[in-house]
Amino acid sequence: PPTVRLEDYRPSDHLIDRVELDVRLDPHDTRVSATLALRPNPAGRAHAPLVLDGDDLTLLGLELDGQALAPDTFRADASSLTLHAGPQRPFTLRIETRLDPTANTRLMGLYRSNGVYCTQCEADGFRRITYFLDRPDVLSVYTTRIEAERAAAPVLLGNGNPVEAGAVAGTDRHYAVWHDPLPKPAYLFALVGGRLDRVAKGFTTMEGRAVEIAVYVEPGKDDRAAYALDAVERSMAWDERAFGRAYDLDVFNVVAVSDFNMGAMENKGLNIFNDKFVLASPDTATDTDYAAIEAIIAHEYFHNWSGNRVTCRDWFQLCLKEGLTVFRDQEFSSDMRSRAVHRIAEVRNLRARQFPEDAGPLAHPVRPKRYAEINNFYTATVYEKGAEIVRMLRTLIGETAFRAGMDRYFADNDGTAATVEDFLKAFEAVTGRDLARFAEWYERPGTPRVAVSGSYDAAAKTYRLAFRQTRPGAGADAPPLVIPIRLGLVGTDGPLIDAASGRVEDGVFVLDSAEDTLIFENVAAEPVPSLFRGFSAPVRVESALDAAARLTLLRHDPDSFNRWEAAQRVALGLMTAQVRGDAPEEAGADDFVAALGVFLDGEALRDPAFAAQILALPSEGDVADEIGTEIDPDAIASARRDLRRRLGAGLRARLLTLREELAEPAGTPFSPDASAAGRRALRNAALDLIAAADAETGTALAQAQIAAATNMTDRLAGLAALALLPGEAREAALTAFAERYADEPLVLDKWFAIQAMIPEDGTVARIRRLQGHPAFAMTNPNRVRSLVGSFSLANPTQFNRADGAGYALVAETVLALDGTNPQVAARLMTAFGPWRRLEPGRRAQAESALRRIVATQGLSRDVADIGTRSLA
Ligand code: BAL
Ligand code: ZN
Repeated sequence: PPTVRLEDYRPSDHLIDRVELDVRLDPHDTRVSATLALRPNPAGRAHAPLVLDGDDLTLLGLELDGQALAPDTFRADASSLTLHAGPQRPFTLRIETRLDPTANTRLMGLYRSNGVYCTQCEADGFRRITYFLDRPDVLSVYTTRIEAERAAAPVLLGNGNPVEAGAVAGTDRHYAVWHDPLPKPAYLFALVGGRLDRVAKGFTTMEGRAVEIAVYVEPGKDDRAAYALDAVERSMAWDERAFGRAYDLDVFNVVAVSDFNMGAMENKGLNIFNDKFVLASPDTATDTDYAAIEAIIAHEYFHNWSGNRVTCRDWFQLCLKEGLTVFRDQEFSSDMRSRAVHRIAEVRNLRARQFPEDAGPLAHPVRPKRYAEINNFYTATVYEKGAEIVRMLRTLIGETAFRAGMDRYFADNDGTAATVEDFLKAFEAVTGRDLARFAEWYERPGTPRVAVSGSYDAAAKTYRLAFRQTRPGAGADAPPLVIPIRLGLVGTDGPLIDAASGRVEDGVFVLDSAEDTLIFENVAAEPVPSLFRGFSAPVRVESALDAAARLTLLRHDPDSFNRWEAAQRVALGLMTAQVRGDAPEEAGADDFVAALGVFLDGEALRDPAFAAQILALPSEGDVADEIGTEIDPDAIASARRDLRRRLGAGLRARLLTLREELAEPAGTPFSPDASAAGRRALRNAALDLIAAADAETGTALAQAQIAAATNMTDRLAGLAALALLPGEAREAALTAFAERYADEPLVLDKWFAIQAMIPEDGTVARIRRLQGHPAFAMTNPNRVRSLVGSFSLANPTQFNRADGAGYALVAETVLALDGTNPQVAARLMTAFGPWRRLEPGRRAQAESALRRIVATQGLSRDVADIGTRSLA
């Protein structure tokens, strides 16, 4: 496929000021009439032909300024419409196309989800609706008339504000007209038509605008929409408070649909959501679901400014809206919940998804330089590492300057399509600093490493910290990155060491050369350095701290994140030592158990959510990432199982007591808030460890928990604990769960996922059976991700089976899906990313599965692109 390159960007030769759409919805024969007010772009080439994008379109009619066009003046096929000589003046083009929304299984453009008409246009879905300049730097004002059979689609929604609605005389059809006054790129277009229930509430913005917020869901599910509605309201209020950003239309609509490729989409005034991230009730949603709904509702709402009011010049700038908006939703969630616990969750996610991506064949800069298929760049690197860059910027310049820079960015770029350079320019303007070197973070793939070594001079009472940064694959002449390191010194027996170094400002040292040394004066005793507090930069830290020093940090560091990090590093050290066959660290494990015991005694009840994080060991993926090469997933799983067993046995009495102490008194009403969720999290972390050490007790506790559960978090945690304990109790619990939730697709997704993650030989066969389950459908992305995605991403021993049966299952699914939904197929295939880091036997099996996919005739561009890059 042709490669698009950042350096080839040039402005569009034409602009479209206004778009009038008339969409007559029909299951198989939808008619779209698009009237486009075009003009030559003064910044483009004069006399250039007009080339409109299309994808799978059927052209029915074409008029220029009201006149049908002569056949020799244009060329139209399914993927483009060219006017050989576009007029050198403003002109109007009317284009009529025919669509079959029911046949649209790619879920891009206009399609039907469970009978509901809906759209997805980012990145390039609008061209599947009409021919258009489908690029984010062409901004237009849209008026949309939507018409449908009233009984099939009583609700008709568009972007912007409602203008008029009524019956189509003499028919059973009706229409609605929507007008969006703010110019936007085509990727933010949306419409919805269907039978939907609605919940709503009013909100008055700080500018005094009365806004009606509404959430639309499939009929009968309105009792599960309250949390999402509340989250919209909290998001609106927070963006005013935290960033001074007010909402700008009279209505804000959220629609939940069941077939959706992504999590959700920020269409102007009409956010369309995967229903997994809207619907919640205590009986169907876990605490994790509630947190995800809150975060994604906020994310899409925040795009109204970071993405919609200021959009992207081209898709290379995707991080400009995504990294920034992830940062904003992370800040929102931190304010709504526990900041420390949320930071831990963010870093777990970054390490689980972005670090491996950055270390494998699909690595790319946060701002990529080229792509063959943009849908494959909605990645953890663009989103999560992109957010880390914004966070580092704030750390470097401080909160006040950061807020001023954000205000400046919005003011200077409102209504335009901007670049990463425009973003940084705003911060340069308010701080007077040159951020050119900081901008390197956007340009280079790979996770940097920072090696740190400390030395104490007792006689001089000085402590030196030497830093050295390296980047994978970077040549000797590569410029060093600007790395903010939040740090401090901790005394071995507790009290803080208040030692100064002139180069640490507000707790932050900036490493901006390849090597540097910090010297602290007047240090009375040898300290333990606490480095990268709050994970102040997305790097791998190499430091020679021993387990005892790390356990000092677990006990005494005032930085909660680093207390957690210390426990994680000790656990990682124990597990990697076992995998590598290094000297067994019996004593080390005992010390770890003892330190966790002390921690639990002192703090478990004070901050259960944090304690749950301390107890949750690094994942098998984290251990694999730490080991880096010649990975044997079975050895890693076995080391992790052993350590969990040890903790479960060593802490058993405490964990059992904690479970009692944390139990909610009978009759306590369910609350999804962070404090109630934290208590459940710790209770369930305790269950997991107890069961790891003692299957019998674990089984009994899990069964009792399921029987008594008043919410999905506890029920599912019971089931997850049982899922790791082979036997009749597990199978009976799985069957009962499926019966109880037979009519709840989103809950059955959890059931699919739990089974897909069972780390046993029978799992591949189980998944093949479940692919024939009546609730499973290859056409629904949530079902595929739950069953096959969970397997490939969260079941390392079985996906990486030595006989290749796991790879074969995923490869078959990728190929089966590619014809109908290439975007989801390609995403599934990224699970093969780390294949080169495996031990030789598995490496060969994974490579041959990849080669089988790539050798298949007629692959989509999406899957071909992932395949080619994975093997490069
Ligand atoms: N823009 C795609 C979905 C999201 O990141 O919000
Ligand atoms: Zn986004």
